[in-house]
Amino acid sequence: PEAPKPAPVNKVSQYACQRRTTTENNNRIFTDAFEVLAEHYEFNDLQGRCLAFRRAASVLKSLPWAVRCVEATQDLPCLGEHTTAIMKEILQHGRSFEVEKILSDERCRTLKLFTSVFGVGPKTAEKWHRRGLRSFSDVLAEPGIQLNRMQQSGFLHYGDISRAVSRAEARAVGNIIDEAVHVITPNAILALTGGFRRGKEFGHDVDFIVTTAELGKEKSLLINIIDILKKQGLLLFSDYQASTFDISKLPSHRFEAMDHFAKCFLILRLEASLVEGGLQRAEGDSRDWRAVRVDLVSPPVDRYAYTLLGWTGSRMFERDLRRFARMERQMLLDNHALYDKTKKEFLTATTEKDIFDHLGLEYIEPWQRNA
Ligand code: TTP
Ligand code: MN
Ligand code: MN
Ligand code: MN
Repeated sequence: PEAPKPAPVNKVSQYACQRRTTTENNNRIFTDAFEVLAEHYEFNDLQGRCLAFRRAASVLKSLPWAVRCVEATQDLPCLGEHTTAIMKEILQHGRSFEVEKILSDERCRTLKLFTSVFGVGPKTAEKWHRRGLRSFSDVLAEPGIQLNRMQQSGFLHYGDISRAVSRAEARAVGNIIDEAVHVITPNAILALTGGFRRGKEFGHDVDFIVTTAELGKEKSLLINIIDILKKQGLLLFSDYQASTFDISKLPSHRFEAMDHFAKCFLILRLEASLVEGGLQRAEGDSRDWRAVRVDLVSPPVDRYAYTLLGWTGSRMFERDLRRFARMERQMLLDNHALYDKTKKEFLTATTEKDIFDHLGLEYIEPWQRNA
């Protein structure tokens, strides 16, 4: 009889929160293709298939080596028949015909174009497509289409906000917010989060957590910041959502639930003179400013660690943290709290490390969370 195989060393976990994933991606040719397929399934409302391709991409992103033959991937989790077939195609022909078919698909291209506008989600995009609209000028010329405020700003600043935000621009935005919060309170706490905290060089927006060391004082913070930005003439758009946070509620069972803290989605006017090395601009654009998308969230200070962990992302990392908590630890995690279902109690945390400890997970640095 055959001897039992020894357990493979360094087996790659099926959970993104047990993998270290930097911004260096050795398998971009595959993960770009998987993302096209994932989006295609998302547009066609096939969430299971969409997730399968996102999971497969996430596993490949974590590898410190480039896949050169499909046999090398046989011990990896989350890779199925379909993903392997796509990898084979790419290894053999340098491209995937299935992916190319989707990229040339009219409906898919139009939905992607429409959802690239701030404020336009898959449902609206689908509705416009069904009315026969195919371009921005079609949409803007169509009688009877009511754009909401967010979508109006989305079209108005389309060129700027579809252009990547650089790290230098993110820093300049950070200085503006920092100045504003310190006008309001000397006890302000401000932290850069989202993709820039994970070490990305470019982002689609800049994300911050703002709160104050005095519990309760955070309630009026965002409103006051918005007011100051408006008076400075820096506010091009703002959508403020007041807190609906309820401390007695259990963490959400859903893997991708939005949080209940006060938050705002902004478009700010950023002056070139404030940005080291200048603005990211289209060729021939000589304006001395650009529009930048900024998100602010304002939790009570005792929820700071949960918010920081939740808003640092990536989305796949967050999704798997919650899935790991539920499936492996009988715990419920979201951006507000961690609840132990066995002990029937909430677990407190002042740092992200505390939360990893509660979950019995090795600490993963922010720059290793690019799952
Ligand atoms: P994003 O800003 O959408 O993404 P990102 O910063 O990772 O990437 P990009 O460079 O393209 O901006 O979201 C950042 C994190 O914030 C993400 O993990 C999800 C989380 N988030 C919430 O938890 N609740 C919310 O209401 C929103 C808007 C985001
Ligand atoms: Mn399609
Ligand atoms: Mn972001
Ligand atoms: Mn954001």
